[in-house]
Amino acid sequence: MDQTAKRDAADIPALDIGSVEAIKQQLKSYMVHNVGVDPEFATQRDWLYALAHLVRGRLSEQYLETARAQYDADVRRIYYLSMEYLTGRSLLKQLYDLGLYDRVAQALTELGQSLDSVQEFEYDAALGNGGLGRLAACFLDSMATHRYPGFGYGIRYEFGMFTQRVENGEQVEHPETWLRYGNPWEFERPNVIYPVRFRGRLTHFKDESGQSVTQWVDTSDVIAMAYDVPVPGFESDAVVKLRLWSARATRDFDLRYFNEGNYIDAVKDKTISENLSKVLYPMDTTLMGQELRLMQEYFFVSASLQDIIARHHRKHATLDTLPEKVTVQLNDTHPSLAVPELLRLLIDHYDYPFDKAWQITRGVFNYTNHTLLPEALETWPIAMLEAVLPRHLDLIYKINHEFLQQVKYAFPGQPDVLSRMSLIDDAGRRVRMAHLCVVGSRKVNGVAALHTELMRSHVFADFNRLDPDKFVNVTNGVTQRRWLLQANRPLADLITEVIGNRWTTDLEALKDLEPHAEDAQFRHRFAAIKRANKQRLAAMVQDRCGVSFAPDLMFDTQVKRIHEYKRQLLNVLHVITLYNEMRSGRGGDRQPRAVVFGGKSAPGYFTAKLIIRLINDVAAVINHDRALGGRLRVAFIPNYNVSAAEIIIPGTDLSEQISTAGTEASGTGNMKFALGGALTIGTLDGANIEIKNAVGDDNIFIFGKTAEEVGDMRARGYHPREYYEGNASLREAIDMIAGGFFSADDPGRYLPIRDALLSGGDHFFLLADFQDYVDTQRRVEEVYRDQDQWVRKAVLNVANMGMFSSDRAIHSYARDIWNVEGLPR
Ligand code: 26V
Repeated sequence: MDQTAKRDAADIPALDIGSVEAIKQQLKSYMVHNVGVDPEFATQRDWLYALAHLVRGRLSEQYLETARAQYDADVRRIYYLSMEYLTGRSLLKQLYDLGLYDRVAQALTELGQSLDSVQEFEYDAALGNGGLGRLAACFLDSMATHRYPGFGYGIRYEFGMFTQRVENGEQVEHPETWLRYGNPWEFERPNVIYPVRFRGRLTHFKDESGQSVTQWVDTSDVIAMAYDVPVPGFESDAVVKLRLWSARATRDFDLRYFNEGNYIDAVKDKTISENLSKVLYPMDTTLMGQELRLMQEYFFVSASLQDIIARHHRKHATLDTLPEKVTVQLNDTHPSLAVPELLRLLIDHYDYPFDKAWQITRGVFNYTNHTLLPEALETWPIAMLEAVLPRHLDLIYKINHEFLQQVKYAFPGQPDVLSRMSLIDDAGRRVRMAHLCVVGSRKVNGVAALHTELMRSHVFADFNRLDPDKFVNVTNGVTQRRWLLQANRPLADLITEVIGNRWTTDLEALKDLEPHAEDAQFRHRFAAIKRANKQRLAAMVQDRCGVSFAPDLMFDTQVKRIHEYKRQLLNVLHVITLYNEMRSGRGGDRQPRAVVFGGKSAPGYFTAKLIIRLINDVAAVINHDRALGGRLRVAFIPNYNVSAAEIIIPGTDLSEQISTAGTEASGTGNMKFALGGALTIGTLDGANIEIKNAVGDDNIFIFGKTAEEVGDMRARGYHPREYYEGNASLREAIDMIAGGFFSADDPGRYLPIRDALLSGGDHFFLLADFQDYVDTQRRVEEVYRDQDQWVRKAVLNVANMGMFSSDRAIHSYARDIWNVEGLPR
């Protein structure tokens, strides 16, 4: 854009949304001009779209301002590359951010509508699997709020995370058609397009100066087209852009089918290339060697880097200064092909020699690791890379050669180190993408203190010896704007009334709540809010599961992806134990409780799906057992997503964070629950450890083996059967599952679960932690019965959540990794 055009944009009068009256006028106008519907006959969805378009207009004004300021100041830009963004709904977020919530609510009321019901018509943007995608969404919010020059890149999946239905107790996946009515937040950019090349072959020759040159030719190309979604900050007037790529067939197809007269076949090819951005892969642990997934990863990386370079060139004549002006954060290894792609662009398109190109490349990237599970560490078959991305494979070999020279020099006479650190696996068959990221990055970070420790000592131990300064920790955080202000407005209002509203942009301010834990009046109001939130959750459970929850029950919740390492099954074993004790009168008088589960399983993950079914079967038996007198209730809430979390989390008393120590990189749900005034029962895993340090040992329920103990047991040999034989209640629970007590129609249904525990090695140490878990649940009950004490602890949890804001995380990335400053608020 030239300077005059930019200045002209500034002269466009801003949208008038300064009063309720003006908003009403604007809404009616948008209804006619954008939605094309008579306001007299508009549906709630029509009002949602009119409102969203109005808000988007305001965001566009702010975005143009932000972009202009960043261009003028020639700032160092932060690019966040992520295959996933779990945004959820946006309307309420934007209204809070722009300070429009009250005015818009009033305007809608005066138009005979209700903001509460209108906003329900928005689909969740579910372009992510779980923690990693939600973290990306929180980070964009924090960057915008603190006016960092951030920019997100991702894929505009036509089908996001599947919708989960529970049919006969089983998970059934349904396609998620979130774009059915169009996405009112996005700007389609048919003129922002880049070609992305696949397949083809390499030719080698010498140029006139005798340099060897490699050319990648005969490729099949796909076009990446941009969709821009503005992400506002809270009361910040800055907007971060999220640019999502959609695949389009190239024009070559059109030409070819006219020339060859083979219209139908050409259109078939067109569909094949447009499949690239069709669907989000719904697995977050194992997936090896799916060619379409590899192509997706490269598609979005290549388009993003071409776009980054184009933006750099608008202000700078040379790419020599790229590391100075650009920093790229790789969200896990999914965008790892960015490393060889930038190298390729520099060498093949901008004529840099390898050494200089490699130096620039290494100055640009940083990599965040999000998992230690060996099965989730990405590797790609060499044969597939050779077919799909031959030039990149060629460059990966060159990078590896250079790198191993350096390793040889650093660790002379240690060939085993060489093979451990190589970018290519021992069998020479696959590329280790995490190694590629580490070698190509300036900084590598883990997402919680323990996770970073384990990264340094285990997964990347050799790399850490080579370059210890490369590895840093940035503990995850969550945005208090969505998880407290928006999802728990009554609590947010109470807090603001008592300590002011600084916490909305500086969560450490919550510390001022601490003295109020001793104030009976305050505790009373805090407890009343929790009760109302529990009623809201109970209504959801009634509606979605047909199960009634009385608000006096202790609401005990585990919501997250279903995975063996997260140990939903341990929770189930405890539920069954409680059930047995309540039925028999053994174990005395137990605190009545309502246990909530929610979460999706990867469609092909047999054991996780069986666990979902078990939860539903156990729930059916327990909820129908009249002998219990309603003292125990169990519900599996189908289709857990961001919007469901916004209801479930504030309505929870007890948060279950019970992964095997050393397996959950961080967790972020743990933070959201504590911020909503739930107490945590958890293991010494991920960020639970830091939560414990922040709230104090008396205000959290910790149980189970430590990561070190688990490691020792693995090394020495673990015998789960001994726990089974030595523990009557454990044995009873497992025998009931395996004997068909909960599956009378199919008694053998859960044999695989018993086998995994007893003969399969109980990989995640459920049996070793069972008794401690049950005993700790007892302690939970004792405290819960003393409501005064419980609420005091809950208040102290909220008061000490300061460090778990994504704002703190972003400030720490900015200082330790990106070397950039936000503009003052
Ligand atoms: C991994 C894979 C593996 C290959 C197949 C496709 C695929 C898709 C996604 C993932 C991501 C798994 C990593 C992940 O979500 N980690 C979670 O990251 C959270 C944010 O840092 C953290 O709080 C959780 O503890 C961690 O499990």
